[in-house]
Amino acid sequence: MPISIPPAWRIPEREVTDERFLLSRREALAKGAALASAIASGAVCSKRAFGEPTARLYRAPAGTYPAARNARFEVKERTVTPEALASSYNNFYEFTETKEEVKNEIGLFETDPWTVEISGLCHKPQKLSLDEIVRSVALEERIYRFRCVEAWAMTVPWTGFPLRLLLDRAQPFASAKYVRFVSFMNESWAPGQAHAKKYPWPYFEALEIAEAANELTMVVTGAYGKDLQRQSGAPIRLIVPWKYGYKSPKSIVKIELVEERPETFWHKQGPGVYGFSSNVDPTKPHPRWSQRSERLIDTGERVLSQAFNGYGAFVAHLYWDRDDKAQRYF
Ligand SMILES: Nc1nc2c(c(=O)[nH]1)N[C@H]1C(S)=C(S)[C@@H](COP(=O)(O)O)O[C@H]1N2
Ligand SMILES: [Mo]
Repeated sequence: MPISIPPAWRIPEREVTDERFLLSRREALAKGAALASAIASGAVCSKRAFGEPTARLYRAPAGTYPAARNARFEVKERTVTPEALASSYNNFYEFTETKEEVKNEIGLFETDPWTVEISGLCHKPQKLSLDEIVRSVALEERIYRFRCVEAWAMTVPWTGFPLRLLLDRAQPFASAKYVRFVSFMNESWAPGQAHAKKYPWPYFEALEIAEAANELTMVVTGAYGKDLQRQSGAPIRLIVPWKYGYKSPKSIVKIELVEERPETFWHKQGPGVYGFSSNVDPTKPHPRWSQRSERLIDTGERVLSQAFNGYGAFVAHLYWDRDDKAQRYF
């Protein structure tokens, strides 16, 4: 059956706008002017866009993929989003704020060698190479719904393992109440880090420790039965399927156990609109996007959104003690 992908020009403007909450007209004009002068000076035709075959990329040992599918995590009511679409419509502001361009801006991004540091309040702080991580766990494939706060959604077969396994390895102290994640920082790879200075790079996110230990919370090293592509957050990212997409940091280098609730990247940009919890809640609109429904990026179909993105059976108990409904979600 042919897959229908609506051309970009048929998507209403309000849906193609991005995560940015406030971009003033002045700022937009300045950006346009900067781009025009860059084109005039030839700077846009950099090696980033063209010759890029030398970047070193992490590859899991032969035979790692595809991993066995865990049938407990299947999505019955939706079809899997074609890989070509999931890897060409990305939010990865380290590279660019234009989703369709991320795949063209990653050419210099090197994912090998890669080390993840686990530190903070734990008995066994450690540094692990990607290979040590991949070889020490049984990878599995899970199909999850994925929901961005911009009200688009996809369905992806991720390969990885529960974050819980890494936490157990580190043996957190009882005083560790939150888990903090930090993405890579390298201006020579990432044009957004070099030029979009209004953002507080590197990207940082956090979860409550019980959220981090929930069986749904997945460390992901692959998708679609192979190594994760760079635009999707290679070589290692998080997937937290009951929360808006920005709670799933990409290309992680550090996992830290802390006592106080940490600041997070989008919460810092707009604390009133990007809550710390950010559990999917169709009843609470963001100022720019009603959250009542979402657009499936492959078919263009609009479907009603679900509390906790449909994962309430796994996670609603985490929030039973919150005083009111708003606290369960925001
Ligand atoms: N490091 C980093 N992680 C990130 C982001 C980002 O810009 N940088 N964007 C987030 C947002 S807003 C979304 S919707 C998802 C997008 O993941 P995808 O490109 O694989 O769809 O990644 C999240 N993780
Ligand atoms: Mo997002």
